[in-house]
Amino acid sequence: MPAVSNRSVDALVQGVLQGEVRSIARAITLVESRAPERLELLAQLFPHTGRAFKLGITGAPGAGKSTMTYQLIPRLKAKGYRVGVLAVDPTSPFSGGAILGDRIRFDDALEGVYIRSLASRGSIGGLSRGVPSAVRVLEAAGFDLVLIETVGAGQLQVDVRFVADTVVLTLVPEAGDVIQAMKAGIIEIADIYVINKADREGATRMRLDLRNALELGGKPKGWNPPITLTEALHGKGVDELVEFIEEHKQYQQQSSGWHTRRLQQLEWELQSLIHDALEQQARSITRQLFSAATLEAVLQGAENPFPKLKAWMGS
Ligand SMILES: Nc1nc2c(ncn2[C@@H]2O[C@H](COP(=O)(O)OP(=O)(O)OP(=O)(O)O)[C@@H](O)[C@H]2O)c(=O)[nH]1
Ligand SMILES: [Mg+2]
Repeated sequence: MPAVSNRSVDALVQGVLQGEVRSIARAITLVESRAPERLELLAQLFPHTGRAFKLGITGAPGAGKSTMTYQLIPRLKAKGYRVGVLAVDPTSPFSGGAILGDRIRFDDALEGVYIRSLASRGSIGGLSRGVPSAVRVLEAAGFDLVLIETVGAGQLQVDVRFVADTVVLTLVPEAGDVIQAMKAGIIEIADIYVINKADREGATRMRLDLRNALELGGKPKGWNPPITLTEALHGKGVDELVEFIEEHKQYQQQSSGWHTRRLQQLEWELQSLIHDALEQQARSITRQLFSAATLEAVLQGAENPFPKLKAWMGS
């Protein structure tokens, strides 16, 4: 991304606030980059952010997340939401002939919906650090529901909690899936469990296994995560899923859960920006301390790097 002047940041902010697609696209590219202007942009957008409902759809590659997203969009629109979609590092395109693109789409189902894919480059937990910033851009542009599709496997899915208000975990009825999920510690992360591809064998059995697994530690005091069967490909069960999503949103807003979660999200967002900056600094300090010639000498055993490091850390 070429350098952005403060004046062009101002123009970008105006464009985003007016919901201009090209400005939204450029702003997301900017916040995904490490350009210092991204912070100026975020600073100016901040007063217009924080109001969207963030819905996370996570699950193993190929579980049907994009197909589900495509089915959810018209239903969420019918509920009155303005929907933006961030797909983190998608490995397969959306179904229904819609390819992820940096634009508002104009077929009926997706009209007015902004869909953007984000690279998971520089990610922790398979989640692009740019996600919270991209969410802010969409919020400032007037989107009040941001759907975040993240590919996750095992522990890596956990981070989605730090960006989403409601996490939907998409599983598929394949032997061993529940056990694997339990081992990987993802059982606790979801607010709603979806067993997709219920047209395949084993979905009902899986629901039972999952329910048993979830209740091993006793019934939860608060929200009891529902497990729902869907066939995203045929749009089956999606209406029920939308109801569960709305229910969870309302439940949280009426309990202290919303506040706690939003605080966690905020801390994670700021921490990941700081982490990013420190990582950059680490690279340049390493180069300062250890030139190519020094590295060569260390490799040859002619120089010991640790006294130097010790001195630097002690300083
Ligand atoms: N049989 C069956 N296939 C489905 C269903 N839902 C989705 N699929 C198929 O599963 C495949 C993967 O679907 P996607 O929606 O791309 O899955 P995804 O989770 O977004 O995949 P990644 O983004 O690559 O992780 C596609 O071929 C879909 O048509 C379903 O309910 N039943
Ligand atoms: Mg996908």
